[in-house]
Amino acid sequence: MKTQMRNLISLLLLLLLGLQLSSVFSWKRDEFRNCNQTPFCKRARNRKPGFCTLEAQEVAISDGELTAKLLPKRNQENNPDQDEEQIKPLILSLSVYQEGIVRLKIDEDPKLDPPKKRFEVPDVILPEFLNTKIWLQRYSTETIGGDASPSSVVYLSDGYEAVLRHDPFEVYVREKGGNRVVSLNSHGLFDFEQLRAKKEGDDWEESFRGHTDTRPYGPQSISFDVSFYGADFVYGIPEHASSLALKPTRGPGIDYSEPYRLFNLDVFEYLHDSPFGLYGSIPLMFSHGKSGGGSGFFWLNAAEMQIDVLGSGWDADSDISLPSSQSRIDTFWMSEAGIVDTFFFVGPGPKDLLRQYTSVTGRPAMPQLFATAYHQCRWNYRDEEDVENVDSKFDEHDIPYDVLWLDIEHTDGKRYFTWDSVLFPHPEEMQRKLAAKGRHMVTIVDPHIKRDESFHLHKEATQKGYYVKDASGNDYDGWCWPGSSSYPDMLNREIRSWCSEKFSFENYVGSTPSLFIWNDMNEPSVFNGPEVTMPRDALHEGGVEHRELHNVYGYYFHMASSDGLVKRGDGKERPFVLSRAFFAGSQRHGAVWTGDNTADWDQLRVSVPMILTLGLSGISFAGADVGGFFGNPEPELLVRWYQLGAYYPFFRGHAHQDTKRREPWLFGERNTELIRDAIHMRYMLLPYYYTLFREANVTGVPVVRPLWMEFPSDEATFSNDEAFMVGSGLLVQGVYTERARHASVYLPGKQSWYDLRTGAVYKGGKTYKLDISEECIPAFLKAGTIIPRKDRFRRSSTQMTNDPYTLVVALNSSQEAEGELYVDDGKSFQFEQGAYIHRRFIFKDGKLTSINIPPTGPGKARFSSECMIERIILLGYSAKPKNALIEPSKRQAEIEYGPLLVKPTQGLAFATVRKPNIPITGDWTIKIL
Ligand code: NBV
Repeated sequence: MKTQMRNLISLLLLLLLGLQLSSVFSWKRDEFRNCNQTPFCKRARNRKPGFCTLEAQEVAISDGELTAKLLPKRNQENNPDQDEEQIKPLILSLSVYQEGIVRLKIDEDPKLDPPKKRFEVPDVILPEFLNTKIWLQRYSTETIGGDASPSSVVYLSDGYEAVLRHDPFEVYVREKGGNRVVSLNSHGLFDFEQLRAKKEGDDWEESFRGHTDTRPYGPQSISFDVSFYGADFVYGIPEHASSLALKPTRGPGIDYSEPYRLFNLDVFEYLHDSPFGLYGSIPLMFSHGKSGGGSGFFWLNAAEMQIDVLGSGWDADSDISLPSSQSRIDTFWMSEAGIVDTFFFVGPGPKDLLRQYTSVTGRPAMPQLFATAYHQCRWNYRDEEDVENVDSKFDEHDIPYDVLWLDIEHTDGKRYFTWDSVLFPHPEEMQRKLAAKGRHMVTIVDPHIKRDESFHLHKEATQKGYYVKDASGNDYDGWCWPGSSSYPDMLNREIRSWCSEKFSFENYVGSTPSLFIWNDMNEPSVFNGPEVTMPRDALHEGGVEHRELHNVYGYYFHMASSDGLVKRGDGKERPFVLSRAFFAGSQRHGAVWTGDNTADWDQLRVSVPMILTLGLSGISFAGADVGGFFGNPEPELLVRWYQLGAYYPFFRGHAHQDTKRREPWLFGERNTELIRDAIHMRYMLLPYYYTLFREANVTGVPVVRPLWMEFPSDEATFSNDEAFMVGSGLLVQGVYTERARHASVYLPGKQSWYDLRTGAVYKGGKTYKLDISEECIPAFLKAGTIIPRKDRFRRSSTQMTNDPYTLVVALNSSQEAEGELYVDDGKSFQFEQGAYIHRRFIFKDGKLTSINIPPTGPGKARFSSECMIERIILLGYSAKPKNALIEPSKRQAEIEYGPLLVKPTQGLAFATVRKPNIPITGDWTIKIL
């Protein structure tokens, strides 16, 4: 009996341990390949500096570009590492575009009949950018420094030069005659595996966890080193759950032993600190340093990529010497396929880099106003009654929200574009009820199509031959939510257009104009595929292998969905599509979120560097699931997440279907109040956010930014990723620990900062240990800034359209401040024709002036608004004003002393110009008397 008991207890203990282990190690590392299990990565990483023996020959100008042939050095033709096939020359071309952007391409010579054309990613580079090509007429030949061979030098427009050193071949950009900026192959790690016909005995197949990749074209990888000069840190290459400043992955004292991986994957319960590749990929890196200039490098390549950040001393035993006077960060880029199609950006400032990069891949789309407000999601809102109930509870609890989301369960058996007729029998009526309150709905549309003969989409796609094929040429059949599924070939323009048509009101039965779209699983996710995705030897249009375009598949699906929404509204309305997978240029198609995070403090923390990195890579409209997707957040974590999420550009609460319900009112009155406050804060700041979305749309500079983007010479900001800037005027510091009573906050710059809620003043350039409460997370207005707000609370942003504005004028020590307000109809594309109001507010010499920022484009469309300014709050005004005089109307307005947002902290009262009631259009001045 006793032994039985003991056995039972041990069994229970074992079970418990097992359970615990499975939750600790829930990330299934073994399902995914590491570098050693990825032959091209392993091979590349084993190469030593100086490996590359290519030299540039036949350098010439052709078609306005600098061209050359890359061939192994003549006297080393018998290099044992290279077989005969590799002696075929590679063709190099270097072209120059606006703002000194250099494009370097290296590919096989098409005249030598390679077994097939290598894949070049189409549809990412803007045609407008290509039109800015500067037609090169000449180059000079110089022998630079201690080089043994000559270099060809091309003069770029902006005081920079591009240099092609011939032997060993190297390409770099330098300041005119001076310092290097960014370079490729300075360490001689370049390698390009050329395609060749299979010979007898060649065994190119690869296997991973029971999946065989036939690899009919054999090894075709490319790798090279890239160095960033004057750099203290490098940033970019999303998507990883990791710090903002990238960590060394090779060399002494490394942080990660794996390279950063770029391979779009559906990763279950991802870790919060790892170089592992997640749902999207952007092969773009920026550098930044105290010595001034930053630079950027972008590789347009959609195959699997692995990138090493080389820690100092990684090349201790190399003979290659680079200029030692400049600090430098070396990196190593490896890709499984494709070509070298790279872009060098000279900056020098971080905002210049964003402008330059987004001039190549596109500026972020301007969202509709509603999409910048709060979204409520859950997997799943069960049925129409549930939707109605959640919707009315928001009103009952006085919490504004704009969008209610429906996850996969709303469909008829995971057939997208359909409705479960029992749970959602009246979809149009349901949307109309929401729309009556100015609210919208989003439904999910994933790329997998249920292989069901009676499903019209499947029937059509099969008949038309629209599916991706497997290696033997049959429609690829993978397992996903609906069971057996196939995937439209998104590379094909005709198929994309077919997908887009499915969003029309006629085709998407039950959809109305207030319905928008969510793309999930578009990596693509395939439950039974290798690494939960599509096999690399699957085939797309023109025989392109999936391996060549994997990272751009989701981008195309996002593009087709977004085009579909534009088409359904006859091109009149801006689309809204959220996507999980992304690639360079996704910013043109809509928003992105960071996928399936977990309800814990570490994941709350890492959401900030993840969103900042997306912003640095052009994707400004980004957010993380507020509350954490997996697991049940403690109320405190949920509240802190709302307080932080309220500042994300994309602000959505979401949860897994196995979690407890967590709508804002379910955690007791106090927590409801705290969440309401957080959401209210976002709604108040909507005019400021919308203005910033427009800035991103025009310049590429993201809505939320790392501190160093605003304070580029302040070293203390370079690796700070716990705080961020919203625009140039607002600093937000997250609270990432339980029961925190203090927060350490670094406030950069020489000017002061005002607490956003109390108005308390802090000197810049210092770290403060601040007392914090549960009420809010620290947020500060930069002295010298004016921000627009709307302070009346409504049910949705739409209902705030005609509400008056408050201007908060945060004065600096010279009693000056500046800010902007951008307003348009929040919906249409008319703003592209100039239909908007854009004002600049300047406070100087005791006067606040509003001046017009005229439309830059050719359009003549106009937008007008009756909105007034109902309040102007002056922070840090040195005198005690009595009155305000409005010009040109010569009216007077009263001054009142009142709180900023909360009950005034002792001694803090602010001069508020009451009811100046001046329109946001028109020029005016208010003199403070
Ligand atoms: O569609 C269900 C979920 C969705 O809620 C989530 O946001 C996505 O990231 N989806 C993933 C698939 C299942 C994940 C376990």
